[in-house]
Amino acid sequence: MAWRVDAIFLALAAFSLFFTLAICFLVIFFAIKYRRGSKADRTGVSGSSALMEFIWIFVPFVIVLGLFIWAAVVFYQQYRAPADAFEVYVLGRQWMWELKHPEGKKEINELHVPLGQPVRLTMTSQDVIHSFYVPAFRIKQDVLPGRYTSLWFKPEQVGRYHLFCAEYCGTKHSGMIGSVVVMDPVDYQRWLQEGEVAESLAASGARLFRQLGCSGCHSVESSVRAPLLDGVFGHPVPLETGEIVTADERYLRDSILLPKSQVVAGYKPVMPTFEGRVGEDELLKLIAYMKSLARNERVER
Ligand code: HEC
Ligand SMILES: [Cu+2]
Repeated sequence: MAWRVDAIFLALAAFSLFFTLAICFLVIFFAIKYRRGSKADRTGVSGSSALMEFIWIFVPFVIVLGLFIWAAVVFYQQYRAPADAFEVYVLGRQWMWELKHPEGKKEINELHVPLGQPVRLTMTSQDVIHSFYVPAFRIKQDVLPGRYTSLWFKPEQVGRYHLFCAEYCGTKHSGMIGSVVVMDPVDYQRWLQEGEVAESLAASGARLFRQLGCSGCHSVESSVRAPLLDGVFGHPVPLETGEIVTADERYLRDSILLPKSQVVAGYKPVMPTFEGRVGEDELLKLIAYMKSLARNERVER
């Protein structure tokens, strides 16, 4: 993506430079030509020309619309992760970045990724607004409390790149820095195996799902009638209001914290809120678990 962002930046800079120089030149040229006492012709143009007007409306229109379309296409690419991207969860907090790999490995202020593999970041904050910024990749996105935002990138060169928080977030904001380390896939696999073997996020989530009593309602054996969560993520869900929404991370999050806000069609709003009982960390695990169920067939209950 980097060169595409650069190309737009340079094109805009070139346009600005061209018009700045052209206008400067004309200001100076006319100031000299029409200086007091010069013999320049001062009669002026009479009447108007439809052709002239058409040109000065149409040409800038095409230029500006062209710039808009160009930038919109790049913007679209930058915010649509490819389907095969692997997912890393990012939790921002005063004043550090906590990054979690799907395999369960957790990092602070460092993100190790394999070369050539698209990475999608699902990000949230535990306290105030932060901003995830990797200048070398030309990516930056606010990280908000109570919301998920995402970013993606595809590392194309091995190396270590700066990671900044780009939103003033308190006293030690300037210390909220780290790096993204792009590794050869073989080295990455070795790195993943280093240290204690962690439980995968989805497996931690499955454990929480039982501990918090979710499975008491959301399982085939339960006496409460609640939807089974197989095949829910990424699919449309009909709501009691007649609306149909897509079950994304945000939907799952709201289902847990604000269950009354979006009630699934055909079910009673009996799910209790888990607001205050589960932290961001646990939410990410539960969501990773529910996402892992997305591969299963949807079962009606
Ligand atoms: C008292 C029973 C009960 C418990 C406990 C419970 N739920 Fe629910 N849940 C329901 C019911 C009933 C619905 C459907 C009505 C609604 O949307 O509120 C539901 C809906 C959902 C949905 C939306 C499902 C869909 O098909 O779109 C998700 C996701 C969900 N619950 C997750 C959880 C998680 C995670 C937990 C544990 C932290 C949990 N639930 C605990 C009863 C329960
Ligand atoms: Cu910050």
